[in-house]
Amino acid sequence: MAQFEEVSQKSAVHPKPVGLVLQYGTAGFRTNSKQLDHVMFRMGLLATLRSKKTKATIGVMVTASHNPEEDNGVKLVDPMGEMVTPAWEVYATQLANAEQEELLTALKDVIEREAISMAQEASVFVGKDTRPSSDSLSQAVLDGVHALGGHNYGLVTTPQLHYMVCCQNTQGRYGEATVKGYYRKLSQAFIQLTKNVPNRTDDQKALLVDGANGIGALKVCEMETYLKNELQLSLFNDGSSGKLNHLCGADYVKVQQRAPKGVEMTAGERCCSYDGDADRIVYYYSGSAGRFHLLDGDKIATLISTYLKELLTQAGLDLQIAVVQTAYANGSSTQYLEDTMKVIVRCTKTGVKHLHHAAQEFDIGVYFEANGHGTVLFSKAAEEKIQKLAQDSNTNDERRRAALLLQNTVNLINQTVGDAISDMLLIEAVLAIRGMTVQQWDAIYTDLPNRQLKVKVADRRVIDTTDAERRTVSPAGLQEAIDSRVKKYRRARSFVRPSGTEDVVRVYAEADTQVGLRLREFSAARDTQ
Ligand code: NG1
Ligand code: ZN
Repeated sequence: MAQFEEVSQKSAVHPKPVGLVLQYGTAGFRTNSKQLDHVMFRMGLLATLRSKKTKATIGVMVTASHNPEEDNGVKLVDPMGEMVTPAWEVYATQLANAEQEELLTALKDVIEREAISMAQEASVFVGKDTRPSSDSLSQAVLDGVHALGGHNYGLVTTPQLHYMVCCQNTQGRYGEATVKGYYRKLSQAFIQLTKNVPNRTDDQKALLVDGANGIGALKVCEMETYLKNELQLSLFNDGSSGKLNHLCGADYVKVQQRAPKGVEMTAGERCCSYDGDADRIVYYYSGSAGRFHLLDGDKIATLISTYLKELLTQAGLDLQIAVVQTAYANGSSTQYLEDTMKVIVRCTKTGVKHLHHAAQEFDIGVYFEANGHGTVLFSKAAEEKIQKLAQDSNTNDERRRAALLLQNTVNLINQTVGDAISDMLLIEAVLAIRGMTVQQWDAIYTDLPNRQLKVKVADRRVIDTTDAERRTVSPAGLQEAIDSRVKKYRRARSFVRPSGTEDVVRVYAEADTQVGLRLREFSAARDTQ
């Protein structure tokens, strides 16, 4: 068949280094960009097959998110803007690792197993971040997609690509499948939410943004005019000189618990950092004594769920709200959500697809990883109830007002995946509506001191975990050793797990005091980072 001949010819231009083995991990393939050309080409092929199979548009995003500029990666996006289904992750790994002469057989195997009709049309959206390698790597994806209906969006944030895939496959019901459509939808919702807030001062509208020298910086600039001065952004690390994610960005700020390089903040000013592909965000400010205060994904989830719960009460809507976290959630946040807020809290394995999946089980599922990756999901029934009430002219003013706020909140949220720009607008709107300062938000609960480190070991796969990665089952004795340390301290918790995106083991610990964390012991491990 001519199609397969073309695959053969083109794959020779994107040869696989013999013996190289890579795994489709938590966020797709991720490694040094020099090793990825053949993977990109093959993911172009696979995305085309996935599109034929689902008869829908599929997304391919070229990014390595918060990882160093030298790295790159690729992941597939399914029709509703969600991560590709697990069975296809297995195909992705098989295709990527097939030696040159085995590629066609591996490809035909997928076609046969999935009973794909090759006559079916295909449509693939490709997006990339600002890494120097992203240009040629996304070109390799397009070579794989070939002329089967691929659409190249060029530079977009990861969540913008997810959003546009979803819009395309819902015939515009979720919005227009363009970057401008995305700006219009979000900015309109933001303006609607904030327009009736009395006396918003310029200080309240001001926000410092660290763009991590990445794509988020470019895109938030493009969006600014749509916001009509309702938000005044001062942008740092905009990519004009610094290196991507280097000493800046959400991951640096969260893990190092310090301000990024280049951000000039004065006491009490609200600041936020995106990561390299703008699907994560964390907030922070400098306290009166110059102390650094971090507001991470847990604080964001708490702020948003408190706001939503209050609106549901005001609207008199009986909808179940839950917060989904991972083992990295600060113990104080879990306690506050369960004991004070009385919302359901679920813990899942690390990785957004697990949180997303769990959040789908509720009317309203708020999910955030502590690192700032998250969003809110509304069930179809919940959205319909909110809409009905917002349009009901017989209901009283308070209920209607709450329903309208909820409706605009739904429109502001990118429900396909965590989105730094959408989350930022939501947080800004919530703070404005509730008349809260960043300090008041921070004071909702106090984080337990915590540390997160990574340690290189010979083979991280020897560590096997259970209970949403909070306990190890192998190697023997490891969990007992952790338990015996942890029980010496109050409110202490610690766990280790192999990373799904890097060749390291991550170590997390929290306790009621810094001393309880035995920092010296941890510094020894940190030296190996
Ligand atoms: P790994 O490398 O499996 O810990 C990291 C993050 C995840 C998630 C993925 C995907 C931490 C502790 N882990 O996963 O939360 O964001 O990357 O980017 O932050
Ligand atoms: Zn990211």
